[in-house]
Amino acid sequence: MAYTYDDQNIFAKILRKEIPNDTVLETEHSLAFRDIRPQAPLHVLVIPKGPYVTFDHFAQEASEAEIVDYVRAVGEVCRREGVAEDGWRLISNAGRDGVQEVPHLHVHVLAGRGLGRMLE
Ligand code: DGP
Repeated sequence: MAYTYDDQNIFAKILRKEIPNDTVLETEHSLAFRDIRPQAPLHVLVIPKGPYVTFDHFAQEASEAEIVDYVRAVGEVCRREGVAEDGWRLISNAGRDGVQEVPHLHVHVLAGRGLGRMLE
C-alpha cells in the first residue's frame, strides 16, 4: 500500500517545534516525549523524525540508520525511565482498525503499574 504523509499532523508540529512537548530523549533520528493523556505512570511516545505514517511505512522506506536509531531509542527510554527491570508494554496503533489518532508512526511505552493481560 502507498502511504501519504500529512505534514499538518500534531507530531509533525511537535517535530517542527510549533507546539511544545515534554521530551524524554532526542537522538539523531528519533524523539521520545510524554503522552498528553497518560494511561500509566510512565507513558512515553517514541517517534521517528522522518515522515512515516505506520510501522509498515517505516519498514519499507526508512534507512537502516533510522531504523536502528529508532529501535535503540525505544530501549533507551525503558532504561532511562527505570522500568527495564519491572517491565513495560509497547503498543503501536495503525490505521482505522488500529484506531490510530495521529498519522505519524509512534510507539507507546507504558509502564509503572501492572498492565494486566491484553491477549488470551
Ligand atoms: P494513537 O494515535 O491512538 O496511538 O494515540 C495518539 C496519542 O497521542 C494519544 O495517546 C494522545 C497523544 N497526543 C495527542 N496529541 C498530543 C499532543 O499534542 N502532545 C502529546 N504529548 N501527546 C499527544
